[in-house]
Amino acid sequence: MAEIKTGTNVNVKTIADVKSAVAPIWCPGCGDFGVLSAVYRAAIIMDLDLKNTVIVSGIGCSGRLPIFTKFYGYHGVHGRVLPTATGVKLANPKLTVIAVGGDGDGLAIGGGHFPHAARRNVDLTYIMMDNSVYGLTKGQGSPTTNPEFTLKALPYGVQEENLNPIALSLAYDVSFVARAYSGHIDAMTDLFVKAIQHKGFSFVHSISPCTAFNDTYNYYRERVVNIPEAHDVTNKKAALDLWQTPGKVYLGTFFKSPRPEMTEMNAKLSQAVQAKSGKGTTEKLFESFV
Ligand SMILES: Cc1ncc(C[n+]2csc(CCOP(=O)(O)OP(=O)(O)O)c2C)c(N)n1
Ligand code: SF4
Repeated sequence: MAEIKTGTNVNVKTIADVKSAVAPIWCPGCGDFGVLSAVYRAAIIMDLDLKNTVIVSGIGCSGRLPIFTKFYGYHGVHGRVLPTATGVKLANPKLTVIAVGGDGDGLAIGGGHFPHAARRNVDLTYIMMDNSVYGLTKGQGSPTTNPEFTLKALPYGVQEENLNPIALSLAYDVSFVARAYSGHIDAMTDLFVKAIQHKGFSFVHSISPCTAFNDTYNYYRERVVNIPEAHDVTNKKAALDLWQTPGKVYLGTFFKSPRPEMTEMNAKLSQAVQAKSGKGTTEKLFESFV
């Protein structure tokens, strides 16, 4: 595929380089501020290039995040953040692609896309901003609403069991699985850097409480604990044990296991097909039909 020219590099050195002129309109104390701050910090640490970084988002309060950065952004359709991000990366593998969206976006309407993004292992980072509620539409229960929670709009809570994004991503064999909490911005930044550096599909479950409809800060403050340093990130069984530890919500890298990445596999396949057909480049192949 022809290389798309994306212009001169503009590397992020300071917050001013990456923060857009649009002020966030999230509610006071919303966890999404923490996620945004960690994205800014990760961009500075990694010297990310404004011209070659794209943030794709779903619909929801979380979906607004790209607007508050100077990166290229795509505020897409509800639940379709992963197919869009996959398309962006496949079209131009040189881009750094970050996908952000809510738990409703990623596990309800968009839930069918998660396993396929995992098995394709396209090199992009998926930040799921999990507030365990539908924030933008004013407080309905989401797939991660814990039956222990009492929501402003659901005083009797929910009857269904909640999905666990870490358990799902381990089952789907995501090649990098981590969990962060927006109350710990330094650690969240560190995980975003590691996830973006990971070659393949990386997932950061980012707990991001909704102060308006499901204020879980106290719940998490009592339960979050760092994954022990001795944890072997290549051991999926150990990662599953961490997820299932009662009363604790572990933060850090659960699992990391590199495997072939799709844009690289596509490039190899393309070369092999061209060599076999003797037609040269894809462009020449197209020209042969003119
Ligand atoms: C196809 C479609 N269905 C439903 C909606 C209505 N809708 C907008 S945001 C949203 C859920 C938002 O929840 P979540 O994805 O968890 O994001 P949050 O607002 O909590 O960040 C819904 C159902 C929509 N915009 N498009
Ligand atoms: S409704 Fe909830 S998720 Fe949305 S901006 Fe307000 S606090 Fe954040």
